[in-house]
Amino acid sequence: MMQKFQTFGPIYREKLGMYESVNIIDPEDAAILFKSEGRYPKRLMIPSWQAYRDFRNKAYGVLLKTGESWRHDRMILNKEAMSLKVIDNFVPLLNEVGEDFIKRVHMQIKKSGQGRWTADLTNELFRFALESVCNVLYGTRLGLLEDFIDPEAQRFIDAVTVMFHTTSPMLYLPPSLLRRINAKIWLDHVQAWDIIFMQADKCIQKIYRDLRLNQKSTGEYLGILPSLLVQDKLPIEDIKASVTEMMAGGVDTTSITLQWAMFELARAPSIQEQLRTEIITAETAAQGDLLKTLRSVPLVKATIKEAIRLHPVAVSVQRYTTQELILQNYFIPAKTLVQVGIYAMGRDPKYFVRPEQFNPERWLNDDPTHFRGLGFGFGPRQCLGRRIAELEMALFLIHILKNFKIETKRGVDIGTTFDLILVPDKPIYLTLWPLDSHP
Ligand code: 2DC
Repeated sequence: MMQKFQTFGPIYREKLGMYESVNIIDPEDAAILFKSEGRYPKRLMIPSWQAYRDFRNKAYGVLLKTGESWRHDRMILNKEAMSLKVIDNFVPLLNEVGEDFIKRVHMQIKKSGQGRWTADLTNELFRFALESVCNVLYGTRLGLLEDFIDPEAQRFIDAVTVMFHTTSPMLYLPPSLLRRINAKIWLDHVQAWDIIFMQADKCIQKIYRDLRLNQKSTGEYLGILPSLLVQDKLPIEDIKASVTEMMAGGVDTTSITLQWAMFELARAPSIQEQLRTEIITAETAAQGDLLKTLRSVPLVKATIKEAIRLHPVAVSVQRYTTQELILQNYFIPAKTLVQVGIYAMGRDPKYFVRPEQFNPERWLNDDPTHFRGLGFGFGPRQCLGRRIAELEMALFLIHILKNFKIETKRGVDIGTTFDLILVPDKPIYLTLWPLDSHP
């Protein structure tokens, strides 16, 4: 997309397999697009995700639903996952997982006997991310940061990776055809979703049973699923479908973003120092009130935004136009698939000053930010896991920075590859030093 915007300018039309789309990069065009998206914003559908549910006769969650049914479920789920009223409840749940990750790193450092820990953290962070999202969804710990990991949970993690990996080759081939010829890619995809649904179902059933056993309502916050079950506003099949999506969507997304954030910070020691100062100052002023601390760490939040600018999970955000639109003097008919190339936007000097530079402060100074932070999408169809992800990542960074200095080998440059979501093209090795003993 970067090359094509380079060649054709900020708007071009393209036909890729069965998709015809208009691709845009300019934040002002994105603003026009999103402001006219209407009541039922529609993004590009991933055919194989739909095909799996049809094949196994499973309900769609909000990720795949459209129209009034989508809107109905989404409004209910927003109250449980996005509203200001509820997200404060996530903080203690995510914080304990963050603290346990720190303990685990200290343990690994001790085990190494070298006073530091160097590793590719991919799998460690997958476990951290699954542990985090499950604590918020179910109010239960899986124990993924202990020494002995439930092999079933590891199977879930691996299945999510396989599911993403097998999706991209099927983007341009009709799943019905692949199914007819028993293509390996389709079979692997089905098997991955089967594992995902089975594991999620186990977690969900457990909460369902426990909740019926002790109906005593103490007013204590128990997690998103118990909250949805008690309210009884959505049929159990719809709850299951959306909760499964959130559980699967919460693994690779936040863990890979955190890996990128740590990689960028490893190459910017002075930003690490600035962040530490901000965190300590905020904590001192908040006197142990974590919610208050989180309200006074703008640079931590900007660091996450900046990591997502350079390394978004999704290459684009898409919408089908509901009405005719004119962008850059270019006429776009109704019902056209329009893709905002957010990866390309994040690296274009027209929209970001010195885009190659990792500079969290750009989000806090006078640089324009209008419609430039689209990593979670926009509006009513934006990422439902956004608030969970943001809090999870902020708390993680706060804990890591307070305890460790992050380093990486100089001069290693890491590219990005498309695996449905965007991922590093080679393993990222990071070294963590305990702060008190690092020279
Ligand atoms: C992939 O051309 C490239 O958040 C396509 O947590 C367009 C496209 C459409 C939808 C995007 C997808 C891309 C990337 C992965 C996304 C997905 C919507 C939701 C999904 C961005 C850009 C993701 C990762 C969800 C996945 C939840 C799932 C595991 C149940």
